Amino acid sequence: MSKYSIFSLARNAMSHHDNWERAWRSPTPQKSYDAIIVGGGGHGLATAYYMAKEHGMRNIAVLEKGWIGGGNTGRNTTIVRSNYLWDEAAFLYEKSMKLWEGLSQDLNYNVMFSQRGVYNLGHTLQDMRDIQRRVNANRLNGVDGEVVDAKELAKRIPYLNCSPDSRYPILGASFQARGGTARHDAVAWGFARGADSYGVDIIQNCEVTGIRREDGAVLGVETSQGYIESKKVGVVTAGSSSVLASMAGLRLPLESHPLQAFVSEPIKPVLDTVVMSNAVHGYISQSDKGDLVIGAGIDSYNGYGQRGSFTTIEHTMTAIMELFPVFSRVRMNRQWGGIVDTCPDACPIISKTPIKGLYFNCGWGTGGFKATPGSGWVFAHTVANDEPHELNAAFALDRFISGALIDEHGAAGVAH
Ligand code: FAD
Ligand code: PYC
Repeated sequence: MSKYSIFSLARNAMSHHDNWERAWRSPTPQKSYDAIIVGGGGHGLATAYYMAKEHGMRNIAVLEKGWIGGGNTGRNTTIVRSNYLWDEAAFLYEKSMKLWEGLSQDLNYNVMFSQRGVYNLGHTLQDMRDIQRRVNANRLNGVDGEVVDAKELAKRIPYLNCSPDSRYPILGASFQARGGTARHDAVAWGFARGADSYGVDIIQNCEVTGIRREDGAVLGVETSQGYIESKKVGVVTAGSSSVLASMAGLRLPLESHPLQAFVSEPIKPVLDTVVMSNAVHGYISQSDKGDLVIGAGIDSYNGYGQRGSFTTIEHTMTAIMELFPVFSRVRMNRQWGGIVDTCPDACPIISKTPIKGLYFNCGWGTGGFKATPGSGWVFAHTVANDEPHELNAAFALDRFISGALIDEHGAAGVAH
């Protein structure tokens, strides 16, 4: 650290934040923009950032009904990996992984991307066959992966219960060394700051309440801060995507479900990687602060309440106890829910729509945080050029008509 930054750190620490520069402006909306992005989560902000940076667009607004990152971006458990089975998904998530690998430098903002590795456990022979198949497919696609047996796992993760006498014995795992975690809200802030520096207007507390159309084309959006014109509107609203679609008279193949997350009291460093299990249905990592960060499956009912049920809480804790009995006396500090938009094939929709100038990026369900930079990258291309990028062409809405689904239920993580 240079002398200058030590002094400025000390000065800022003593200043009670006086005279701190805002990381992004708080503009009043203009009457009209070249493009509007609805939703100020990581994906919406990344989209605006890459539209400005890669496609030279400047007159863009991001409209967020609450505060940026207040949706699933700020509520997720931050697992990043790219070990998806099918080519289309593997290429998309791997593009994202490559962007993650240079993101802090690109944004000049520390998103705390930590490649501590991700294990996906297998508990049955069929799990292990699926793991082997997925790792083979990953390697053929240039995605790193390794199959690890139970003996090796016990060495690498000392507190993991690898006893053959456990209820669901662990037989092995896939391991992606380049996977890991990132700091969720820093991702939103970094993209917001980056987009703002190109002149993008980020407008918070601005709810979109209607989508105005004429002759099959978008004209603009009604908002809680008035009508705003634009011939291009990209919607990136995760769990609220069906609500936005219905404003344009569209019906998307999505269901909205609560997904819960849990963090414990901080404890000393005990877990330096990410462990996920589809079969016992839970996953866990440890944050840099020391909290255990835990999650499991969606609450099975549809809803928009960012809470979740006690049944799922109990189920999640049972799964974690099965994997790590040593954590039985750790106290849980906090719990919350986000609303995830699940798609029938566990893959996103990144697509033009039958309405000219209206685009949707949704359906990321339980697994879109890892895709934040890649999703923004391809959606920026789609909105700017009115054509999909080659990496998202397969994720268009018409796959639900043609039947060309990309079934990623096996690799979608524990929760989808
Ligand atoms: P969001 O961050 O939800 O942003 C959408 C924004 O749209 C919100 O800020 C919302 O306020 C805004 N909005 C909605 N309606 C309107 C409107 N009418 N007008 C204006 N704005 C509107 N993924 C992983 O890859 N790894 C994980 O470990 C992981 N864990 C998860 C754990 C939990 C508990 C949850 C809930 C999700 C998890 N996910 C994970 C999924 C991941 O969080 C999401 O897929 C991803 O963050 C979606 O980003 P987004 O920007 O599309 O959505
Ligand atoms: O997609 O890897 C994932 C994930 C982990 C937790 C929730 N989703």
